[in-house]
Amino acid sequence: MELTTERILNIASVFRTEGEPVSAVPFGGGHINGTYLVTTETGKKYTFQSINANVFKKPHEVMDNIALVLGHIKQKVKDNGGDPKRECLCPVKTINGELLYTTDDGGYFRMYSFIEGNVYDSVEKPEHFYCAAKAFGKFQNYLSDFPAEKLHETIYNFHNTVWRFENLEKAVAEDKCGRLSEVRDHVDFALARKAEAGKVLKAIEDGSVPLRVTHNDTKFNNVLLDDNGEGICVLDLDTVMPGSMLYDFGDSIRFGATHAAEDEPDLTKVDVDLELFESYTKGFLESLGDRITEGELSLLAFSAKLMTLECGIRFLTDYLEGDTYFKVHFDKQNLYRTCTQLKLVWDMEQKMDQMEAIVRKYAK
Ligand code: GN1
Ligand code: MG
Repeated sequence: MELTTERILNIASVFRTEGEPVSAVPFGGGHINGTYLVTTETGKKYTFQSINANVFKKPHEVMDNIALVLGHIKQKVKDNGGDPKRECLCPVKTINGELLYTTDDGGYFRMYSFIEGNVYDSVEKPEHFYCAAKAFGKFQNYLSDFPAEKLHETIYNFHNTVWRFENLEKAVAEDKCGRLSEVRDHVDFALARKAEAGKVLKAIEDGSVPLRVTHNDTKFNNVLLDDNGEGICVLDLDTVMPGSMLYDFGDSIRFGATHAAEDEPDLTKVDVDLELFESYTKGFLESLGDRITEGELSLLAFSAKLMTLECGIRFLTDYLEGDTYFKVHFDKQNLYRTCTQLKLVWDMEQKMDQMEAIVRKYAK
């Protein structure tokens, strides 16, 4: 839903801001929700978001999860002598005391206080990636004693790669938009790797990998860094759910350990930078210490490939279904995204032994 500035300002004024909202500009590069930077007459800034209810079917449950998780993290930050207003997201309530505002036409909106810092869409320096790993590792640590049963499953089967394959096969069988012939090679490439899709799920089932509360969307642009590159705060908590640490590690590598954008058309530019892989692995394992299990360590490098494959087949499925899930800004964007992810999968397969060796180098 495209929103006019006037409409955003009207809805934003329903929240308890310091002063009346006077400006609103699109902000960030998320593929799902709409994000705007709202400024009030007093100069105070807020992050204002419309929640995509096509993706998050129960937005109230998303906000319930976020409130619970933030309450828990806030306490941990305080216990560690930190500043909760800077180190964790701070939701702003509506004048009725709600975390979510619902419009008559089915729109869902929420607001956070704006935290100053930098969000990057790609990793400019390996040290930044190391710091992002530390921040996501710390987030994981803070939630290690959070009672997982309190959380709703906000997106069904979110990181169930086996189910993601089933969806791909359904989209292939239906070929709703007549795009199958164009992507046949990509489908074949993905399906040739279907046997590996259940590896992490199986390890969770047999107990060798513990179920934890995880972020599940650990892209490099979901962490706020200060001017020195140090992590300030983890963003985008919509998918915090019970999951595996492997999902968080793998997704960070998928997005951040390459210099190419997710929709880079020139595939010669798309590969995994092992120096970046090493920076992230070092930061992540340092912050987890001995909390990571042998079962997790043994699948850590593989998880990068699995999460990249999963994301690739999600983009491919969406392309076959007519681009109904991920926002697209131009024709074939989901196809470009598919290609980068599958190229990364291929490159990780070539470099898997080196990735495994890096994991072992930093494992205690
Ligand atoms: C979406 O919302 P955003 O852009 O942070 C998606 C992730 C994908 C990612 C790919 C709720 O994340 O799962 O990995 O795009 N979020 C949801 O860039 O589906
Ligand atoms: Mg995001």
